[in-house]
Amino acid sequence: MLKIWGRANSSNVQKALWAAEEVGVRYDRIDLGGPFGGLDKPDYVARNPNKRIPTIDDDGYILWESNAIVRYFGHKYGNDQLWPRDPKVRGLAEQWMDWQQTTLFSDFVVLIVQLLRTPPDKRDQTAIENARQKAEASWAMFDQHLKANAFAAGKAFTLGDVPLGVFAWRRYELPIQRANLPNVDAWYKRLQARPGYKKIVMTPLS
Ligand SMILES: N[C@@H](CCC(=O)N[C@@H](CS)C(=O)NCC(=O)O)C(=O)O
Repeated sequence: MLKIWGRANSSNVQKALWAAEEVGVRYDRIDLGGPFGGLDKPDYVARNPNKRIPTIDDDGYILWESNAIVRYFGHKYGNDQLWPRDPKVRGLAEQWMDWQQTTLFSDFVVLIVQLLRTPPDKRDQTAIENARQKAEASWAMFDQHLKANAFAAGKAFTLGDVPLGVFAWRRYELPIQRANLPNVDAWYKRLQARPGYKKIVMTPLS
């Protein structure tokens, strides 16, 4: 059976798990990282020399990098709707996936580390506020896109919504001031109706 290594509360692991749920592939998840450690163990490093989670083993095929895993599940197990064949629809899904990794992620790392893993008296309020403002400006940009699109790639949910959806949960759950973004709110509500999102993403942050 497909194996996925990584603690269940990691944002990047959640992308792989949620995508697996969406395409309906069964998997075994093995706890690793955070309090479980194991990233430096030789057998793990042999699979993932980058020493991060998630990593998958699909019948002997090893892959790491969360968004690459989401794409692989789309190609291998997704139907045309979840991983659209139309290059223009797929292009949009890929655009928002890459934007999550290259633009949104760095601000969320600051918010997660500061607000969830740093004692209140040790928090860097300037860094938190800068990251919050930048993240909210990014979400405002996505809100504009959602004015004319129900989902990242257009009318239908695709795996292109997965990386952003994982961080939307964090946007609403972290104790931060949020801008009024009605289209993001409506998209987020649509994600919350998906069983895979409920099961994998809507879980306590840490
Ligand atoms: N670009 C990588 C980043 C992977 C990453 O940084 N994962 C974090 C968890 S979200 C990790 O391995 N942290 C070490 C740990 O949890 O111990 C990806 O998207 O897969």
